[in-house]
Amino acid sequence: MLRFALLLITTLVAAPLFAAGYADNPAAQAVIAELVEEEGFDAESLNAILADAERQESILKAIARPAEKTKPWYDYRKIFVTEKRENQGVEFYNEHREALLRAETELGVPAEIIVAIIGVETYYGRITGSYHVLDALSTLAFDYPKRSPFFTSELKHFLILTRDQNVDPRDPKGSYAGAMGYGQFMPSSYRHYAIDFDGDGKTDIWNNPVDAIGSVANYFKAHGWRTGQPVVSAAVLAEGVDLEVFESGLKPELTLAQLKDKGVTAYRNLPEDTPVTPLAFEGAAGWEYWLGLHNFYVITRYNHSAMYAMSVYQLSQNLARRFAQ
Ligand SMILES: [Ca+2]
Repeated sequence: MLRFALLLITTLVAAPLFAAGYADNPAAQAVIAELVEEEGFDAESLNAILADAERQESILKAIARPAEKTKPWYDYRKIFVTEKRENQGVEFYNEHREALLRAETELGVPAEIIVAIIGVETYYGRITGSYHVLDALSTLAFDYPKRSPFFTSELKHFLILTRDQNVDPRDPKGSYAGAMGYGQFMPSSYRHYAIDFDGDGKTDIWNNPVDAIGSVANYFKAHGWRTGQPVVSAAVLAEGVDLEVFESGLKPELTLAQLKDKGVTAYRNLPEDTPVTPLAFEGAAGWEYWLGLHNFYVITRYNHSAMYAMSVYQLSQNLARRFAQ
């Protein structure tokens, strides 16, 4: 009983320390020291910022179960390739047609791909995340050892980005992983690929849909999108084909000629030296077999998941039909 009482007291006494955020955390102190040394930050203001960063248990829970890892394709697809997302995509297109067509011309990325990405990521800017990015990145940098180096780097990018943009780092909100704005850019992507597409002198993908459109297109361009090239082809399987070849990675590393020897050909008419990656998805009506092409791989640079890229592609195809009407 006495032990229990002592434990209780310890807990009560310890509570205010946790409320002091991450300023006392040794790893956070290392980040502060680096930013002071490398980027000329003021240590005192960084200490004050990290004192306001709070560990969020819900972030640690959320990162342990991303949707694309647990859901089969037939369930995953239902979330993203829907009539509602299509209808709102058409609205977004009508509202921002000038910027989208300009992105096509200047950056070589089709409007339907840009709209599909923004649609899948945030419902066209409607759902951009409710976590404070400072909390999300601090929690994952300092309390999620598995991905600590990645999130520590993103936290540093975030602190530099907000300083450059003249934004209080306590303000921006985003996903549990710290992805922000219409296109859910991580801070490093924001710094590397976001552009000022409406020419107002600011690069704002938090609130400015035109900047977001240009930035998504610029991200695709920088990752090698090939204008006018296809994204996927259905695969045609010979009888008794060994399905092991469909357990390949995201990168197209087998040519159609090599696959032909294994009994797999493309439904689309493509040159034999085209590199592809065979993909298998568990659909509602059974397994589906596809061949991912270079542009499919480029979509996976946005989110490293075959199901993600396929959702974006299929939504984009439905959108393209509607845009043409
Ligand atoms: Ca702008």
